[in-house]
Amino acid sequence: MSRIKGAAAGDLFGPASEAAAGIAAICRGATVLRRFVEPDAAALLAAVAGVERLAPFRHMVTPGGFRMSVAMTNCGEVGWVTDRQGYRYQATDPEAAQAWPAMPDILRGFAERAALWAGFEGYTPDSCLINRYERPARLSLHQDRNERDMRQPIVSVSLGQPAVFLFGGETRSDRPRRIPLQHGDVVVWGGPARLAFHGVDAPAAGAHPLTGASRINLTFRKAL
Ligand code: MD6
Ligand code: FE
Repeated sequence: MSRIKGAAAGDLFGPASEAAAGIAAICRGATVLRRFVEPDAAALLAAVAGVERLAPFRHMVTPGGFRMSVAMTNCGEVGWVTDRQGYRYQATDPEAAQAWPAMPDILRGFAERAALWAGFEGYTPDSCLINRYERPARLSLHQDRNERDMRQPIVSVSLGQPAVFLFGGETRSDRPRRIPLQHGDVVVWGGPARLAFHGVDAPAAGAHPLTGASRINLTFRKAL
């Protein structure tokens, strides 16, 4: 099977360093690109630091009143937020009462190329949620359903400390599979997997040379 509709197997779509990344199916609609961003991880993290200066990480509150253990910020036209009123995308950072920082080109470029490698043509993310996990922070099972067009995939980049991704089915009670994610791995998630329940365990103990004890995750969405 070719990666891109209309392309012959073996056709190359990215620089040689990306072609070297291992590609594996998690299930129909979900693909992991192993170490896809690793050569450029320091540049991606520098871009994240630039976003953080304008829109610091914060612990948001769920509609049920619980403080999330994962610290979050956003860049792009809109950002994902939660508070007592609910989950939604909005154009302004509620802490700063101003627009979210623009999505750095280096982030957008990797998201678009990863989507293409996974077989999704014409993907143009307008939002990037940046998650920071420090033990014991974790994300419990959920579906991503605040985006308008469920035909658009999500691209998820893992940096720093490894963590186990929990990947279930379309109902909360489906027993999730456990997928270890390493620094530089990218998961592209769409099509028949788009509404799968998923979560993330706390990152491994220890420290990564680029992020210390943290795991940083970037999830790109076409939200609007
Ligand atoms: C994380 N990711 O990996 C959290 N959602 O830290 C997500 O919740 C997620 O990775 C949808 C698609 C891919 C993801
Ligand atoms: Fe999610």
